[in-house]
Amino acid sequence: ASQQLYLDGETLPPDFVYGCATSAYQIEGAWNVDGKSPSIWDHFLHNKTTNDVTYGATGDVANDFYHKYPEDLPLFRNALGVGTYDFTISWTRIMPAGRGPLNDKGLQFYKNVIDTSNKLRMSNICTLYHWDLPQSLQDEYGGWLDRKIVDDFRGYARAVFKALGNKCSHWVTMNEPRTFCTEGFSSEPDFAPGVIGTYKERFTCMHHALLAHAAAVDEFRLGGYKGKIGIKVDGGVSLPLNPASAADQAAAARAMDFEVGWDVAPLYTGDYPPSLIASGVPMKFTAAEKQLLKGSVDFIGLDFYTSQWVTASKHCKPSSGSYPECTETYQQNPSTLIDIGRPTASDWNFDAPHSTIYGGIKYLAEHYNATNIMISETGMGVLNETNFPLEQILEDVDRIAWYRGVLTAMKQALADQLPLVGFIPWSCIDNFEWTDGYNVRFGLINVEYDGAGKGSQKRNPKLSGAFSAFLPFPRLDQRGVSGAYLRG
Ligand code: GBH
Repeated sequence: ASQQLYLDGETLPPDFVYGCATSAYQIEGAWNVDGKSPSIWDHFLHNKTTNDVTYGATGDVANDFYHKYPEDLPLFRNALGVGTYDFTISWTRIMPAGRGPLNDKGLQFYKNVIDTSNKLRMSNICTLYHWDLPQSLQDEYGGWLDRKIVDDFRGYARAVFKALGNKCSHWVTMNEPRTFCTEGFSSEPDFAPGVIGTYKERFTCMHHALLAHAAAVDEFRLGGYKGKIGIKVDGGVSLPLNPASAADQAAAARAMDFEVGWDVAPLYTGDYPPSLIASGVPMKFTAAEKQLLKGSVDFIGLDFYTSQWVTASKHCKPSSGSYPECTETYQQNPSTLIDIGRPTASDWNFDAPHSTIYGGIKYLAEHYNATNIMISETGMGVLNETNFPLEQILEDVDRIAWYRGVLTAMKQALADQLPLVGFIPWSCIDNFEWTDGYNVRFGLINVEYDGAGKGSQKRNPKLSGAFSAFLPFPRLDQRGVSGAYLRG
């Protein structure tokens, strides 16, 4: 029975969240409109001279969602059938100097997005930060590498909550700290701010990101706002290649600590996982910081993409990994990690969600006693060359197979009483896919534009969009909860 595709609508928790997600830089465009200042992604892609990973594309125009939201939001509601629209706020649109006064026009845009969503009977999951730090704070003190970011993030969060705090059913402080800290400060960074770093920079960034998260949650709780607050972390599961080998089991457990536990453990225990501490993390939390971190989520979002087999290895590549030493601890050595599943258009994303997503939910629930677990992103990208026929692009059966696997895993998790509270496909609509520019598309709705983000901008729902509309999730109008968090 657990292999059946369809979740039984009647056995789902009544307040189960079904939505779709986007992020500001990836869809809004209007990068310098109405008082918005440049973010590190604007700056990074405008000034990039080498390593042209985005094929010259930027988010300058992207989906022009800044102007097109009045036509896009009804599509999300009516073509995809979602009950929640999950979006992120651009810090530099709402607070152009990084701190200080809010920009009325930027604020008004997000109020319009929320009001339009609510009129369509969609609630909102609102995220403070999806990687687009004000460039001014990067220039002033190096952004995430300086402790000052914690206070600036707190101030930004306080101002946003004051303006919009009761309008969102869920708040997310930040998207995937581990991603922006490891990719932005890697040995060959192709994510903003594009600062070449070692594990020291990556750890420093993570340390400040975690403290900034805790500070924002503190502000939210001090303000007594109505919704729930949490964070989104990226992570699949790491499984021992040879389950009978104690060395592989230990290597897989360390991999879980260094990948998922690095940001998740502090939220539940107040500190890094013991294996990280033993390996010599360069920064430590004070007692007061631990107290602020511990319990700093009402819900946890798992952005689920790829999982790995792990086998113990003595090989070491310290410069490419995030890890302080090689001999005793887990290292991010390619020879020890084997991605599970079929390759997809993204070189890091492998298609096997049904076999591993259940394990991710179970791990959070059992290892950290996590409650209120949300699959806050999952999906697959498909190659979208400009000369591909549209009919072929719209008939995205591989993506439907991916989501079918996710549904099977979720059904099993719910049957086993695991605390799964929501499911958010990534993404509502095609968008700027970071290093892959516009060549790899994750949307349930297609956008006709070329590799530089230009074109007719016509929106066309894909077959996966119709699949989404038929999923048996409770929708906002069926739950009859139009009140509470929607009028603030
Ligand atoms: C999500 O991250 C992001 O939240 C979302 O913005 C994005 O559009 C979506 O994935 C699809 O990519 O460039 O080879 O160095 C998922 C986790 C971690 C996957 C970083 C890509 C970089 C690989 N991501 N990783 S690479």
